[in-house]
Amino acid sequence: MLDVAKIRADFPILADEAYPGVPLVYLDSAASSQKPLAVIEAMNQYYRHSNANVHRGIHRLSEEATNAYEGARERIARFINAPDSAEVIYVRNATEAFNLVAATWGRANIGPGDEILLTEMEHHANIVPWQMVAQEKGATVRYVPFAADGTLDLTALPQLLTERTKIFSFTAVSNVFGTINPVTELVAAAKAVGAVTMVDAAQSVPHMAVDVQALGCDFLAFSGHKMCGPTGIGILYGKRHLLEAMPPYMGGGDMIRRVTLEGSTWNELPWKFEAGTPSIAEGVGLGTAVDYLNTVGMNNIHAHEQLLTSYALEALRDVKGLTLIGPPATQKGSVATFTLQGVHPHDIAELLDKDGIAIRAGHHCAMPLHHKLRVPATARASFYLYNTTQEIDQLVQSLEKVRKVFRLA
Ligand code: C6P
Repeated sequence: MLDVAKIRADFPILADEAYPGVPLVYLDSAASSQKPLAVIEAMNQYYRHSNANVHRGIHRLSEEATNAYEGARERIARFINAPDSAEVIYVRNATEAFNLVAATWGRANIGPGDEILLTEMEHHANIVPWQMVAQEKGATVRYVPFAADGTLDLTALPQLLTERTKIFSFTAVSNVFGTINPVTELVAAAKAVGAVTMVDAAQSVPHMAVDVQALGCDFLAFSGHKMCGPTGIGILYGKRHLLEAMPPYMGGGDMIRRVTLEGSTWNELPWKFEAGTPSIAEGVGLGTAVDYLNTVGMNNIHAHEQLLTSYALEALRDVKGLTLIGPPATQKGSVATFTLQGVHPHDIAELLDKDGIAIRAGHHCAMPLHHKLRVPATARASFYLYNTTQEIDQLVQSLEKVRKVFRLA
């Protein structure tokens, strides 16, 4: 059991009011989480006392900055149980990780007639970069369908996953349905046909223990800002032999071994993929976020979120005209996505905001998913380690107010 009151005290923003006299109820962590004081302070301390460029200087500050930045990488690698921190590439966010793999591994390995397999529940970050490389190379993108309950229809997998499939890239947890997909099983199925695998862990790494060796995936992507860390930093994990064989993504400083007027050679991993001065303070911040999550315990966080999600789904069921989207609480991460008959999700979010409640409304960067559901948008409340059942009660009360404003019977 988490001591949520103690955890809340770690997050300064949660003590703020949304509007004068209206406390903040933050139910939008799937979009971006709040940051604990430890992370804010680590970045503050870095800028106050250790700021310099990394990997370049011989002076004390540069060494200190390099140690802080590279030390964070080591801890992030341990957090996902990567065998080697050289397989942990700093990127800006999960989106950049997909673009990097599609543009480098994809361009080098995908050709005419090849297939890229995704699922219908992917975030645009795991669709668009593959469509771009498919178009360039004359390859085809195929999709594993989802069933009415928001789980993947795996009966379709044997027809879709074939020797033509070069890569199977799929989300571990859907940001709309919340569905927790059977990652190990999907990776094994892809391996059986010789396909490479990439896991979108943007909604799993912040919420549950993730072990890349146990999953067996080739690539895995996530963002720092959804896991108590800062914006501007994310991770691409990749198996060494694949990363070694890939051409670099961007060219410039830090990613080279030698440059002559005739040509260049590349630095070793992970720096081959990290051109230019990186997001140093953000790397330090993400390292501290990982320390913070470890202290609370990922299993404790997951258990707390499961309680919140089942509580929320139960409570929301009583709101007349509300339709929940996605599987039951036991099969999903910490989101409650819904529509309310007769009210556009944007109007719901706007009215909830007047009560200080922050949720997300829209297509959540998953337009194909919404298209298949035949709804333009949904409303989504999402929960993290600092949320409480009282906040969910407030959400439900506020939704009842929305029904009154719209004079729903
Ligand atoms: N989803 C949401 O509100 P970036 O923007 O690169 O940090 O993360 C992209 C991304 C990739 N995959 C999944 C499953 C995601 O949920 C996200 C981000 C946010 O659902 C913002 S659109």
